[in-house]
Amino acid sequence: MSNAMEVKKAIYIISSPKMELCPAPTLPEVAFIGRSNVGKSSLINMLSNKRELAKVSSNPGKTQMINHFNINDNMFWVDLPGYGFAKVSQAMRKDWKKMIMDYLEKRENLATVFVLIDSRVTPQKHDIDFINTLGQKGIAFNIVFTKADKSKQTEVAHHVKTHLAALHKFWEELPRHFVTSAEKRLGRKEMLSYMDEIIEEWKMKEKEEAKIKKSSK
Ligand SMILES: Nc1nc2c(ncn2[C@@H]2O[C@H](COP(=O)(O)OP(=O)(O)O)[C@@H](O)[C@H]2O)c(=O)[nH]1
Ligand SMILES: [Mg+2]
Repeated sequence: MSNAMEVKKAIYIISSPKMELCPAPTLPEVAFIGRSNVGKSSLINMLSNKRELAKVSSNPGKTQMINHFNINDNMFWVDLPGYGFAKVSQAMRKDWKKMIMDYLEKRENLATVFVLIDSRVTPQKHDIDFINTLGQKGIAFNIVFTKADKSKQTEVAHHVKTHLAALHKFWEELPRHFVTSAEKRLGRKEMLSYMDEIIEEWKMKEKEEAKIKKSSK
């Protein structure tokens, strides 16, 4: 494993109601998504070392926004509105799904979406359905188990195992997963070095494209 990048700069850029209004896709990007209260804001703050970076707590009654952050001027982090609100209407849920799927399918610089799952719970239909939709559409994702400090290590391990088994019913291979705790700063190094790999891949791709452009002149 390479050394994890240092987050030297982490700033909020903009909240957008749809993809067309988001920052130009000039940097590689990772998105964070999960059910409300899963620990998304806490994870983003923990990774960035900023206590209030992702303070916008998502209110299910409010307009749902796509929130962009600039990390070190070489990556975007995107905080996506959560899913699985019990209280919202069918119509709102449909709007959410359309906006999110549109974003995940079309955003050209999106390298992966981190799907957050609470490590204390057994597999939930919402999460499995959502992950299966990503898989069917060929959208790259990674699973991030949150709040690992809240239960015993053996329990966390058991829940991780059952989640992965639930997904293995549908998929032969699963992408990398991470076990995290915002409280104990667990999984930070692993996630940041993974993001480093994403940045490196992006740079290589840019170099390749520049070469092709040059040779076609
Ligand atoms: N013990 C513990 N609590 C956490 C952790 N992550 C989040 N929480 C708590 O879970 C609640 C929801 O967290 P938040 O980040 O706002 O979730 P979000 O709705 O997904 O953005 C808050 O009370 C957090 O303090 C964690 O890693 N460990
Ligand atoms: Mg939040």
